Amino acid sequence: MTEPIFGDLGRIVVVIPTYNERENLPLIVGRVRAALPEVHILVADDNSPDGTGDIADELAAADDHIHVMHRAGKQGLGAAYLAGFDWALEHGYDVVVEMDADGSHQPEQLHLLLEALRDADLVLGSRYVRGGSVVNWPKSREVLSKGGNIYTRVMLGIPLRDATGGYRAFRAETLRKLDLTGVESKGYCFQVDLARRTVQAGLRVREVPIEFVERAIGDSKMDQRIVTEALWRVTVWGAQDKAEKVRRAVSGRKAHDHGGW
Ligand SMILES: Nc1nc2c(ncn2[C@@H]2O[C@H](COP(=O)(O)OP(=O)(O)O)[C@@H](O)[C@H]2O)c(=O)[nH]1
Ligand SMILES: [Mg+2]
Repeated sequence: MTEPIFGDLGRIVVVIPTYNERENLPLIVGRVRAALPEVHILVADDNSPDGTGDIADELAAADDHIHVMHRAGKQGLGAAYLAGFDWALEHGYDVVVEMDADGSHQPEQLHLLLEALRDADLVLGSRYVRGGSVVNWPKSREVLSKGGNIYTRVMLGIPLRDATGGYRAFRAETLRKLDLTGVESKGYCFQVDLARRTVQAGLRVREVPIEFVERAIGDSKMDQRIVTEALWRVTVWGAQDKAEKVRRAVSGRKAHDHGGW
């Protein structure tokens, strides 16, 4: 056994949500195992019609670092991650990583996230900080992603360049501190939801540059419903945060008015 590079961080698990990633799964799992042999992998499959779950089982049978969670059906990325986080916490992992199955999040860059986690509670792999990039995206997708991030920053006032990305490393402690039972986000706005909760909890969030490579195999699961949910939720959170600020300012002023007497 080689010495773990990130032994100081404890036990690490990479959660990979899958829906119809039959061809991608063996590739991504192989790349994670080669990049960092010490980390474990949990595949969270939503009963993919293409048989991804069976492939995950085969991989797990051959390697004690690979685990599989079979879910009843397609319930969205957010729901798959919440179930994966619960599993990771129950099984005593200290670090929980989010990674797509399609190769967009390069396992060879995972060490950058883990290094940064040494002085952070959550690390975001970021396409939009200096040094970050996106490879092979159509212009329309880039505009949607960049626009979504600007809207998120303005509405929520959180100082993050890439709050919508899904390559992340959490300390288990961070997940324990957030009230995940209150997370209702089903689709990709799950990422914004968790980033916002972590910032609001006063925890340390760091962004490190990554190169995001669009998938070469299979289809994106992004659809109009996912975009609408994100737009709607970010708008509601923004309004709630502003109302809360006003409420605090008013009660602060009242306290001040009464003060000194
Ligand atoms: N378990 C599960 N995984 C999903 C679901 N939707 C997307 N995924 C996975 O989430 C990751 C990102 O999805 P992808 O379609 O590549 O999104 P894009 O990169 O934004 O176009 C991939 O690993 C998908 O298989 C879902 O409803 N359930
Ligand atoms: Mg993708």
